[in-house]
Amino acid sequence: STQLCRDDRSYYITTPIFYVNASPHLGHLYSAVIADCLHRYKLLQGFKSQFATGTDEHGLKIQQAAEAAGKDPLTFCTDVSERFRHLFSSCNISYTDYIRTTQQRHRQAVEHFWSVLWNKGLIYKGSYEGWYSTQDESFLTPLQVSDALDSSGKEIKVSLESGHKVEWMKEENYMFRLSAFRSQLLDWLRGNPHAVQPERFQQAVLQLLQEDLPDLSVSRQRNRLQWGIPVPGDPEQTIYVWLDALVNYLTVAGYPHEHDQWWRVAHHVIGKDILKFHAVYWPAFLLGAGLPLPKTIYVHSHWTVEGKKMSKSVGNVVDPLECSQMFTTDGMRYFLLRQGVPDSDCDYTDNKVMKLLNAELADSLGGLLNRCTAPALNPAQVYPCFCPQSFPREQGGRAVEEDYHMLEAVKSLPAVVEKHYESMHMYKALEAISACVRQTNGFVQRHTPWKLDQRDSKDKRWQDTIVHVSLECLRIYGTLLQPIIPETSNKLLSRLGVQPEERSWAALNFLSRYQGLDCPFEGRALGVDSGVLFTRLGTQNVDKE
Ligand code: ME8
Repeated sequence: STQLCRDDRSYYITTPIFYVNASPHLGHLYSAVIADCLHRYKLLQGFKSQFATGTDEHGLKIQQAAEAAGKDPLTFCTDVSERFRHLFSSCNISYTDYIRTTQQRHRQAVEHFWSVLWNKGLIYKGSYEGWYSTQDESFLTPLQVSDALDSSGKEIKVSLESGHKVEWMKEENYMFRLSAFRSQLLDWLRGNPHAVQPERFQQAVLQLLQEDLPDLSVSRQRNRLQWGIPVPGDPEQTIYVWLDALVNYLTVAGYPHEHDQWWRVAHHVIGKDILKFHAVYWPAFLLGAGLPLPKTIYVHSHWTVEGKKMSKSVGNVVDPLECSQMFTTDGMRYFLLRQGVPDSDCDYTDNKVMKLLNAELADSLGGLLNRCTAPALNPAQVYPCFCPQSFPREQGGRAVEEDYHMLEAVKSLPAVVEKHYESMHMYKALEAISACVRQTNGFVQRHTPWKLDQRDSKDKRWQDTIVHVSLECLRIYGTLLQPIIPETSNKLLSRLGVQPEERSWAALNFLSRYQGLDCPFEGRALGVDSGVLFTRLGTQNVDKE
């Protein structure tokens, strides 16, 4: 049906909305870069894609941060929200919607969502007594709490998972019947083994569901929390910030108005710290409200510095704007996605960034482009004609076994990359691309086309073949890398003379694109030379401080 058809080609990807209690750091940029990569990839595949990010501005934590800064909460939120937006824009994060939970459209969505749950009898007035972590804005059971000492040696209780301090609270408030959803949640996960990715996080959620699943407090007394959305019909209570925050994904989709087109194809990127909220509370709320569940929850691990999770409270944050000034925006994007392994934490150092970028972008990829476009080898500045007859072994061609391996690898590369992008394993996609780039460099190196005699017609034909094949490899790499390093890919493809409308997934067509009738005998013109593809970084880049 046309309905199916439309939905098939729609895609909606989100990042968490970030708390505005502190400035953005590298971890926030990481989530945004992953989501941006998925968004750009889907666009290249011909999808209509919507990509949302933004800021989470309500709750006790923000209220306290604004107080500490001596600012009125909205002014405070606006300032920090703008810092996130600025970071994302300067890093080419191509979001299509930037949501702030203080916006009117969001308030309307939350009020509506609350009323739906209320009308279905899923929210009741009760009294909550238990542990609360303001830093995590999270309720914890006794088993999730342990003893610790604070900096002054005082005995305190902390969350086992985050290490943040918890306090005992006792209040009248509204409760959500979370306990009623355990079996539906289990069914959902069992029926959708890829709902939470990577696999180990799906297992972690199943584990969570084995434990006690008590009803959830979804409001706070107004005298404790003013900075939030009041409970509809009861201004003495403020809606719990996580219920408020999660609904942002619906707000962007258009809820409570027409939201089906986007909501049916929603995918969330999150850090592992907020897995419980996204894979237990959120689906339970949605089931309660009778709405479809997200298609995928992509979970990534954390960036650490000297083994410690990067966070404001530890004071070890890496400033992503400073990094992208040192290493370029594309450089940081490439590093984060090449080194970031979703399944496990990764340690950040400037030195690692420099080494990786020099090896893979400057030397390997940039070097390959230089070789194939050097005027000595390619005086006409063209994609020369491809002579397939230079390749078949049986006709005494000069190609060797490894060349055929390289061709096979590049031919199957788009499918490999596609598979890894789809499962958020960008590092595996980049590993595969990087291996192919090495193979192509090996191919050129092996045949030393610059040594061939251009006046000898056989030699000339073989040389043209080598150059054509290498340029074709570069075109494939440039196309596949667009979601990761958009500026560098654009530079590469422009240098190859690949027009904007020839850069989609459907246009890949390795080795067949520029041969045959479309290809005049003189070859197809390259684009203008706009300089080095990726400038080598030296110690001067990191020694600025
Ligand atoms: O939790 N490494 O906001 P938040 C990698 N407002 N990613 C990291 C990271 C690190 N060291 N630190 C943070 C909230 N992140 C809520 C979310 S969503 C409805 C509400 C990333 O500002 C990662 O995506 O604490 C993590 O989940 C998120 O920032 C937490 O951001």
